[in-house]
Amino acid sequence: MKMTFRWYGEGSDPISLRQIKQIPGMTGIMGVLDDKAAGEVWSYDECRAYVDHVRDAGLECEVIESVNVHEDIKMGLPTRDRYIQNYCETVRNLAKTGVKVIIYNFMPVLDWLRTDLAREIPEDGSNSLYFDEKDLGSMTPMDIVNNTAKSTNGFSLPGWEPARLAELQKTLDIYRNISTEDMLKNFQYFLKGVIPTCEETGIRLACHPDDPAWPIFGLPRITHSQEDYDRILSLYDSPCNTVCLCTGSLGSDPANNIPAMIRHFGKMDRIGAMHVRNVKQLGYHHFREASHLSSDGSLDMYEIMKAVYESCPDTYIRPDHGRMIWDEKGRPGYGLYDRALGACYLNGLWEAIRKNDR
Ligand code: DNO
Repeated sequence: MKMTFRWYGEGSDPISLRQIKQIPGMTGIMGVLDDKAAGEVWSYDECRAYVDHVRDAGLECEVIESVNVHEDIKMGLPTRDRYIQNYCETVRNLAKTGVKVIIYNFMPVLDWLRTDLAREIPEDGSNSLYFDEKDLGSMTPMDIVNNTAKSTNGFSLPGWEPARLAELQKTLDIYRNISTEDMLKNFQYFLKGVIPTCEETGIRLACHPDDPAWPIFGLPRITHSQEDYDRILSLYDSPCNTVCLCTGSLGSDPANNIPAMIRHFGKMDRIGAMHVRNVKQLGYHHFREASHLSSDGSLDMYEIMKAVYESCPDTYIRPDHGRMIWDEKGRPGYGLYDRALGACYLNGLWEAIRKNDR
C-alpha cells in the first residue's frame, strides 16, 4: 500500500509539499494540473515540470487525480473524437514522466454533490461536508451549483471548475434525452478510444464512483454499486480498465458492502487506486462526513484496511475528505489537519494488520 495525499499544486493549494512530506508514512501525492479544463491536452513539458517539482520535495507523483472527461464524450456528441484524441495525448505525456494511474469519473455534469459544505458536528464543534436529499427540496441544479460556489472559502473545488459549469443549463437539457443505456454506450466508446493507449504506455485508468451513490436530479448515473462496476469492467476487458474505490462515496449507500467490494475487485486486480474515508449515515439519502476513525462513522475502517491487505496490498491509497478542525480555513474537505490524522490512523491500522499476520 502506498499512502498518498491529494495536492492541488503551487498557487492553488495552501498546503505545501513540505508539510505533506512531514506527515508520517507519506510517500507521494495524487496530483493535478488544476488549471486544465476538461478536454485540454496536458503538454509533456507541463507534466514534466509538475512531476519534477513534486519529486524535488522528496515525494512521488505516480497518481493523477483527475484528468477530467469532457462532457461531449459522456453525452456522445460528434465532437467527442477530438477530445478522446486529446485524452490519449495527455495519457502519453503523463506516462513519460512516470505516472502510473489516472483517476477520472464518468458522472454526468455534476461531480460530487453536497447540500452543506460546512455542517457543524454538534459533538465537537468541527465541521464537515453534509448531504440531505430533503434539503434539495425544490432546489434546481443551478441553485445548488450557485450555493456550492459561494461556500468554498474562495478555493476552486475539484469537479466544480467554472469552465465545466458555464454551460450547465444547456448540458442539463441534453441529458434529458440520454438514458443509462446510452451512457453505458458512450462510456464504452470512451474506453475503446483510450484503453489501447493506456495499455501501450502502462497507465491504469481508475474510475471514481458517483458521490453520493445514487441518481441525482434524474441524471443518468451509472457508477455506484458493485454491479455497476462489474458492467463497466466488462465494457472493455483490460488490466488498465480499473476502479478508483472510494469508500466514502460508495459508503453513502448502506447497501454497498465496502470490504466485500474491495475483495471482489481487488482479487480481480482491478483496483487502480483508493480513497479511504469514513461517512456517518444519518437516514435515507442523508449523511455527513466523519473523521476517519471507525467509531465516528458508519464504516468499519479496520475491515476496509484488512480487505485491502488481503486483496490489493500494493494499491495507492489516500485519506479522503477531512473535517475542518483546529480552526483551519481550508478548501472544503481538503484541509491539512484532519487528513493528516486520517493518514496516521490508516497507517496504524495497516501496521497492526501486517504484524498480526506474521
Ligand atoms: C471529491 C473527489 C472527486 C474525484 C473525482 C475523480 O472530493 O473525490 O472530485 O476527484 O470524481 O474524477
